[in-house]
Amino acid sequence: MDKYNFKGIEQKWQKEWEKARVFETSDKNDKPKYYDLVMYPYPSGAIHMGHVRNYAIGDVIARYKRMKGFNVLQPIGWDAFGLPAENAAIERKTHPADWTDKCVERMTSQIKSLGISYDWSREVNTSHEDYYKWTQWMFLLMLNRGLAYRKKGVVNWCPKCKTVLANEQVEQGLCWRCDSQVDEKELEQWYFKITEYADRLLEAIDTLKGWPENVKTMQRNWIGKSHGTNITFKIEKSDKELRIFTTRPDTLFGVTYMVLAPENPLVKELTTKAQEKEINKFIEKAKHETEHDREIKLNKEGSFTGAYAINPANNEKIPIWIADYVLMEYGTGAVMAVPAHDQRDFEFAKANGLPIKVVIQDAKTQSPKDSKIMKEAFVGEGIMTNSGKFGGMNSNEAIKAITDWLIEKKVGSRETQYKLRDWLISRQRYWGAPIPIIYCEKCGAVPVPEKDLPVKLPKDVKFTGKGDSPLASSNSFIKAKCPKCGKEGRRETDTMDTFNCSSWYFFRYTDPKNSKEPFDKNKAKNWMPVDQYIGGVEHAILHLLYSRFYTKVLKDAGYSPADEPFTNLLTQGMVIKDGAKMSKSKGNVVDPDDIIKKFGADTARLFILFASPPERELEWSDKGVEGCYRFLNRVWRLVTEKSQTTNNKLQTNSKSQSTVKQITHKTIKAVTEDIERFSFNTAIAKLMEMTNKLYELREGNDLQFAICHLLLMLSPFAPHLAEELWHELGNKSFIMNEKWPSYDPKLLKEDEITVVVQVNGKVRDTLKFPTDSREEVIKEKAMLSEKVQNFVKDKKIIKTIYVPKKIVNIVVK
Ligand code: ANZ
Ligand code: ZN
Repeated sequence: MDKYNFKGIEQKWQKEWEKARVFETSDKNDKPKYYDLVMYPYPSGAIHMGHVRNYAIGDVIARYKRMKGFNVLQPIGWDAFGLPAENAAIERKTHPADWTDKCVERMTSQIKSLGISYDWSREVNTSHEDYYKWTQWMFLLMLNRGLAYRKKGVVNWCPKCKTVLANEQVEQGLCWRCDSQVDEKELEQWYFKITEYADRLLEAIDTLKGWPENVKTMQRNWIGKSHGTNITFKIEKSDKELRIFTTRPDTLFGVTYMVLAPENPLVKELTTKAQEKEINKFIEKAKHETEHDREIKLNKEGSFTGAYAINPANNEKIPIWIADYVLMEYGTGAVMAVPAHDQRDFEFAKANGLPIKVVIQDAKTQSPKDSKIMKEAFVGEGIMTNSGKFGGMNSNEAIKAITDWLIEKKVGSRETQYKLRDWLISRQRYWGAPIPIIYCEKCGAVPVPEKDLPVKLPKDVKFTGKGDSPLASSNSFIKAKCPKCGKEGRRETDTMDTFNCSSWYFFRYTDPKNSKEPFDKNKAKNWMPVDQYIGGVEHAILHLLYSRFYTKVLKDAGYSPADEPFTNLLTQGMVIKDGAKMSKSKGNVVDPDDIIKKFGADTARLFILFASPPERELEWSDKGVEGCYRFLNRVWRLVTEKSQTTNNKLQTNSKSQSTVKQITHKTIKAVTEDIERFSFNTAIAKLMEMTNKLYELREGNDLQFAICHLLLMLSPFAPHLAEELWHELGNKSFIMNEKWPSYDPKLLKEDEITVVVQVNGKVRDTLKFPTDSREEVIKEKAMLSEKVQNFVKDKKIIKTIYVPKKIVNIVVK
């Protein structure tokens, strides 16, 4: 027999599978459905090992579930809009569409060379008109449901390139292209009201039993619901008021200063003449920092406005500052600062010489006592002090009591705050779905009627990287008649954030060719929700949250049967090499093409699944790859050299309980259980073990039986090799259409030993133990046996003798 010619085998079966269209999924049959989905790729140019890992995991699940009798949908497509294509267009003077198509072509052939069982007939490409028409339709749906609106928003603006920048294009406050200081600029932009769904998005997290805890925590924190109190402070010598949001009203008597966000409109009104210069200087500086910079800044900088507020609890006069650690976008854009009990306030007070006043003490130690020697804020619960009539009360109770008191005095109210903001969906870019709106002088912002969708991207566009949205440079695009009154209007030149494309693509897969609707409700009902979603943890927040939001809106509109899109989520770990994430800049990238060329797709898949459990990091190892390659060669030789007959012996006719049969049944049990819990590495280890044992044992008929089962179990991991050998054994059907093997529990028994328990040499009991039980355990259980106890109870135990796996003899006097 020839040696293992992976190249020929892999190409041959990929062709055969395609010809027989075995991976194409029918919408309905009598099998239960299973929707297995990997996060669709961005067509960046070539696939990397992270993709291979993602797809290998998805494919094991798909192939396994098919064999378990499910009607499996495993689609693939392209998240094809986005910035890199536009940048490539600027750099290489091509059109983003041409560049994207090239990338898609190359990556398609790479993915196909891996032999992943995708239903390519359902391929979607979000940059194609037949797709983005429906992304625009989603915009109209949001608009119709009162979930889309326009308001002024702040964007990053590079004064030199004269363009808006995405957050990712601002590196430490500088434009990524020309290194100029980035400014903030106000533009009219479109928003989706995701905040209207904040509570539903939050509450439903508890129902996501199949999601990793860390992802759920990140989503909860992102939504960031907190219960607190709004408190109104009067301002000295002014009829203005200052409202703040706090989660700690119990600290009200400890407020020693107030802080406004630099952008808070009150700043202008409150700042005294004497302080104006200082304040303006500070504001100018803060403008150049992103929210993130501001949040992580350790050195708390601020500036005094010259104005004072009055604490409604004790009428104390407190200075009002501005500082960059207070965000305009949260609460009221103002805080009451309690340096003794809030660490940020503590640091700020220390840095700026502001007083610190203790109002809560630890019940046991009565500390902190002296604010002067405090090293950090005391943030825990405790006993109230220096707090008027609330002194002596537990601080947790004081939260409620002080709030009630403030409400009574009409200077406070209970309040719930969310960190979640509405979703800004406008992008001043070309390579996205144009927002389907026409502005008319008379009628305002008028939606493009559904029958006129898609609003197509024009071709006559220059990609210079300068100026406003590239769409604004296309006259043919801008000019449009108002759908309402017919007068000349102007098209919206912004496109939709590409996260919109990926928020509903899993619906489109259920009905990818539909030209009348985004998808047919019944088809969605047939397939949704996705049973298993697999992707990188970097999407833990935005993509998954937006997809959940879209699904809820589609549910409310009667389109989605499901309230949540993804029942189970697996977040795969990163692929690293020499301790660092594979990346071009580190020069530690292993190209999947090279591995496939040298060892074949089956080895690549096997190694990736064997090297580490899916959620963990995977350290690349050339030795590990070679090991997997050797294993597949071993399987090859085992089957081609040692199988004496060429008829399929799935059902052995020998009634004997041969070792080979026992090994087979044991392995079936173990591998099945491992795959069910996605422990692919241990499943593969067991297949390796089985192969080794079969090498040593050569028992006629049963060997044939064992080999067939080995191939069935290997087929989700190394499908080409398994298919080839399966046919080599005389089978005519595709291996993926076979049933997943089941095991006979009766044949697992070799795992048990029977131990006879004697007392002074007389048999008193027999006990069963797992084969690998330790001596102490066996002795202890023997002693505890009721039958044995009858003979040893009142006696003195001299010694206990153990004959391994056979006898325990207890000697008594
Ligand atoms: C006084 C206080 C005393 C606070 C104390 C905390 C501890 P979460 O839980 O995240 O909602 N805060 C309110 N608005 C803010 C803004 N726009 N920018 C920055 N910080 C802001 O946090 C609520 C707390 O964050 C509020 O409670 C407020 O500080 C601060 F011992 O008020 B606290
Ligand atoms: Zn009009």
